[in-house]
Amino acid sequence: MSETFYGSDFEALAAFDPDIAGVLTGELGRLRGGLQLIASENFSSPEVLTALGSTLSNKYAEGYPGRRYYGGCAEVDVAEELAIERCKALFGADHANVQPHSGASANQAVYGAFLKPGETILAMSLPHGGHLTHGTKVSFSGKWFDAVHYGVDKETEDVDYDEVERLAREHRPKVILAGGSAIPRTIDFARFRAIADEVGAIFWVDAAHFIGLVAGKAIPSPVPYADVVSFTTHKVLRGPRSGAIVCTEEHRAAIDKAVFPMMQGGPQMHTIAAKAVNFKECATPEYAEYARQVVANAAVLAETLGEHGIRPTTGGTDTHLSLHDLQGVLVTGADAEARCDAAGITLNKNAIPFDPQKPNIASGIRVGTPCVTTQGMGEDEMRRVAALIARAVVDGDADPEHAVSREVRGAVTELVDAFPAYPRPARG
Ligand code: DSN
Repeated sequence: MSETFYGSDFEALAAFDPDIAGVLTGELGRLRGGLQLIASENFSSPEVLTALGSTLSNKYAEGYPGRRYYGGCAEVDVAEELAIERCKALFGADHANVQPHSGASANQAVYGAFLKPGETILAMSLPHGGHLTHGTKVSFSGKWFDAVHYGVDKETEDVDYDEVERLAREHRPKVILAGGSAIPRTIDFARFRAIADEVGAIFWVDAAHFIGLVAGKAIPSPVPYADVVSFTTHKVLRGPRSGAIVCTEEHRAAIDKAVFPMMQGGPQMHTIAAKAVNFKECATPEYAEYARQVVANAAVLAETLGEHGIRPTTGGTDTHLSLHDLQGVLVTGADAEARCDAAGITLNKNAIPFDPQKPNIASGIRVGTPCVTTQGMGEDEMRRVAALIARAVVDGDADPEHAVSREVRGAVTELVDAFPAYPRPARG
């Protein structure tokens, strides 16, 4: 360990607290030992993890750079200023707030900036691919605000823009929100902007899922169209687990006041430093190539699963994720998730649009390519991965000792050994 840096000393932790050290190594072993296909996860770099494991975690720094409520903020000010400038440059945004602790915290701040309790928001419904914080009844967003929801078109299974327009005209929402957690297709931001302008609404994009593809210029950006864009930093973007917001100059003061002091107290300066590192990584040609490959891999994975009878909704994907209907193979989402888990493949059950099953059973699975692409896998490997998923889902069992679980797990081990997550230094 460098003499000038203090932190991330695993040996000291293992000596003091072998229980937690065991969890850390156990989780690393889990990541390395199986296929990680959760669309909202990724493997952040050792550089990002180093910033997270630093003494910046100690610092109280309420306020913003140069305007803090505590002394001793000179060093952390540098980190936050770098994070803000890099974020603005990466997305071509007027303003960035890098203090939200998470996607849900970022979204709370957007509500705080633009809405009073009881006012109306128009957002995508959760069962059709939205997010919990987009006005669902179990979230603050549905309890404190009047949420009206649009869904997907029954034929195309993509966002029903005509319904968005109709509901916007009928309800005159204060805010119109685009984005979700299970939308395989790129979103028509220009259409949303036109609808928002017609009814005088703020246009907000929750880009948590796809912001990394925007950073790598693999798909169109919402930034030129939206008043405000909130996002998480740990999905395709590959940064620390956290959130951020970019907005136009007009909304700078409202967003900053809503993040602090309205919704949050002390910012997590170690995480902000890690976000700065991540935004620097995302500005490189290597990251742009990564983002392009994430999309190419997702397209092949979706298509090949379809060839195995596991139908992609919307007919495929333009992004990092696809959503698959299992009704054709007569397996529920819950059973598919359990069978894959037993075979060393981590993915999640997911409701599909117009799902006849309850959400905790579901008729679908969601798969994403951020992790496997970070491992260096390409289209050939995606065909192999699709075949393994299909074998586990259709013929497998939730028992890890079942013959199919063992067979698929063996093939998964071969694949992840060839494309290791967090390769050991010995491998280069
Ligand atoms: N829980 C997250 C997801 O998996 O999509 C929502 O951002």
